[in-house]
Amino acid sequence: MTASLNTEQLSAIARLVDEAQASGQSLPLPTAQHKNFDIACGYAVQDLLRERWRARGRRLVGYKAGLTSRAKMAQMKVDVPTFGFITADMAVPDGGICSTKLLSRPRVEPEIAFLLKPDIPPLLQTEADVLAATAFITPAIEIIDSRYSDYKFDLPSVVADNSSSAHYVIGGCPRRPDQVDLRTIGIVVLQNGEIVGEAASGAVLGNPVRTIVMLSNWLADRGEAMAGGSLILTGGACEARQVSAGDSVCARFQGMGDVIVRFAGED
Ligand code: OOG
Ligand code: MG
Repeated sequence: MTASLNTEQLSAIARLVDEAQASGQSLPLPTAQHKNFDIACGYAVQDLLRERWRARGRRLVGYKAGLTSRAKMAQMKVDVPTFGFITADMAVPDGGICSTKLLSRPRVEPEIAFLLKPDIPPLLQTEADVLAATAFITPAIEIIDSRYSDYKFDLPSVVADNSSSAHYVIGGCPRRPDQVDLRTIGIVVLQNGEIVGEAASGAVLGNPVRTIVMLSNWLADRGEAMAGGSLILTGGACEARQVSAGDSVCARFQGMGDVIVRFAGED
């Protein structure tokens, strides 16, 4: 698929997204600015964004999938999964503090994450291929943030914003793939001690492993191979929750421990 805007227009949008992500400023939707801004344009902007990050020394460590559960699709009114990239400096340690200073409208969502082995085949075509290529499955919280006002967007615009990436926390007790039933892990989210979200891991495409098959095929279609050793966030299992400075969030994964993050207004 080729993008319908020219390279100059796409680069200008990538610069604006990059600046908004770094400063916590809001952006108009690219689809409101350019009537031809389609999904191919969204991914073209994402690629240019990735190049800008790389040029600044940000290290890519994996991928994120978004809108892979019905709850998330219904919440965001977008019914197609999206992909994006994650970097080492987006990580917040388990039990650590996430600064809200440069975030516009942060939300949290519980996710099952996969850590792949260093040497993997170029294409993971089946669920069995993915499981054989997986070193660990680990509980995670993704902290997402939209650069668009009122957290409202359409598919091409959220893709251009790298699927609302901001931070992630990996924690709890990682397991080998043969130690868990990936369809039935119970997940409870607590915000300041109150239950605010519940899901089973199967809420993500019936089994979050399917996210990785989809991602691998998507990469192959664009002539890229999934990088060995990647960390992959498979998508929020329930509705994302808005958070603000002072909040404490715990995502409890059945048999896999807790992931905890606190939010503060300062670094
Ligand atoms: C889009 C990003 C979605 C997920 O896990 O569904 C995402 C959004 O909701 O802002 O990361
Ligand atoms: Mg997510």
